[in-house]
Amino acid sequence: TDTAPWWQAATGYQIYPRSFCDSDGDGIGDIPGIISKLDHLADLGVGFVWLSPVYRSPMVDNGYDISDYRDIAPEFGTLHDMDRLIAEARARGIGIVMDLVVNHSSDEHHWFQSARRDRQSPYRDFYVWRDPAAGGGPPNELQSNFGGPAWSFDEVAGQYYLHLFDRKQPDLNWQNPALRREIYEMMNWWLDRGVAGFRMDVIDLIGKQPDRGITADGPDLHPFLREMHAQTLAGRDVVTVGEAWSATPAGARLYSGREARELSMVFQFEHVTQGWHEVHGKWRPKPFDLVALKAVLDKWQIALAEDGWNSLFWGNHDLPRAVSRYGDDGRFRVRSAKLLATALHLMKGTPYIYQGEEIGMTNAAFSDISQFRDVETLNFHAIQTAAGVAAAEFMAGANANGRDNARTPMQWTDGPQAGFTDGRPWIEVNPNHAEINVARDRADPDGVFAHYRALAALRRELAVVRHGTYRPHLQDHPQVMAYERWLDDERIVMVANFSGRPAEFDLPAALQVAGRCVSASLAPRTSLSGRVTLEPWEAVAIHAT
Ligand code: TEU
Repeated sequence: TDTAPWWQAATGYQIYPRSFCDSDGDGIGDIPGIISKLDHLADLGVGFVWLSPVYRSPMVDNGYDISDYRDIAPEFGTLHDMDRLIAEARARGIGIVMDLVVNHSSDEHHWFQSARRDRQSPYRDFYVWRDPAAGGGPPNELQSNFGGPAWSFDEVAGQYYLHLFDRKQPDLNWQNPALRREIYEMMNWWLDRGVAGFRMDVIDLIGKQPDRGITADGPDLHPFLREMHAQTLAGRDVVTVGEAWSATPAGARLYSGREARELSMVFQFEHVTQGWHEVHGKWRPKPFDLVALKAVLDKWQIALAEDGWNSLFWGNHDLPRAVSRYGDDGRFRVRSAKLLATALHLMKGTPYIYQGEEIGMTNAAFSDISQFRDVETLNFHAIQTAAGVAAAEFMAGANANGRDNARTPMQWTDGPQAGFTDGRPWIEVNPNHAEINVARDRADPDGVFAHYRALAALRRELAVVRHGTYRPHLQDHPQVMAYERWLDDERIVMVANFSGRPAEFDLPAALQVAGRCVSASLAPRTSLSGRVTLEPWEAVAIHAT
């Protein structure tokens, strides 16, 4: 385990730059703002930052629509600011991981502009063009992830083009070797600037074969990733994480297995989608079901125990706030936020903290559609209300699961606009910043921040956290999550009550333990045995040697 890669000992932190910290009062977070907060991240103990896109972009999807891969959006800063961020982070032992969005570009990228104007352009084949179907209309029935057809007719081009997301996000054609070469050169350009790796947006889609209706997991996906690795990542000590909504445990080993030579790890989403309605999806979340959630997490822990590597996360910029989705964002907010941290960060894998999670930030509570900014939410609002869904019903779904929940500004202080900006923020600040903010939480030795900091330190300190074998217990218990980790003579036992009621149960003999309390959402305990009663939202982890 001494030779294990650095990112297996690191805790990651995701920054959504638009909402993190605004240095110049235009209401939009920026890179100088991030630099001004690096000490917050260094104190937290994170090893790397996954930075959501900061490239030049018309911002239809807040930067996931890139018009120049080698420049920075003016609202975020300059290339010089980016170099400074990389250096200042590095000086604090923090790597900057760029978001690599190469399944699609912006339609305002010069490649697309040239491609649409000229069939002979060398860039025409960088995108996916098709003639209308025989009777007119789109070439087939493929649907966009943001609703509506995945094909739009371009008047200038005289053909349909593919977009698996918004119509302003045309899909790149990975079948074209010249496109792939451009991407690899661009990746090397960033790696040479000192970035610590990449988070790869919807990477499971690049092997698409749209004429066969294949989007995720196309036959060329893994060959492309192996080629990318050989051309860019090989021989560099970087971390890579692929976003893969389609990933199964067996599939994850293809990406991140010992012999794979593709990625360090993937983000899988089975623990997220198990809570979505079978037909209506994220817009109608199912009630929280701990047994189902544990089944997914346990499956992934066990499947990647010997080969491959897990990423561990509750939330990101596309998902609701962890404490609102899985905890209690009212009476037991602090306690349940700590419980979620303990339960996740003592599993095997690389944990990711989404900005604001380290102080227990909650979902937004918007009452009117005009408060929303997210392209996905606005598109589906139009589609679903036109289809007869009541406005109130859609709003309930968006408030529970919409992407803007995670995108309200970072709450630094109890002052105006939560200390995020001196201007007018691009999206409303959550009014609960009077209560929930970094200054207040950090001043509390029993705050959420201190709890996360201790967990990040524990991961660096204890090999059993990084590499110990995982075994789940009480899998059918509707309130309690329980597992043990062990490595040689060391053990960690973790038990957590995911409910607002006391949980009383007989501790399985295998979980009897006495030792040092390494994490607790309430008063520490140094032993567990016999009949145990956990307080509401109590989590405790004990380390024995
Ligand atoms: O997300 C991929 C993605 O599929 C999500 O948009 C997802 O479909 C949706 O939230 C579930 O309803 C990535 C980025 O994380 C996201 O922010 C981008 O909008 C998307 O890709 C397109 O680049």
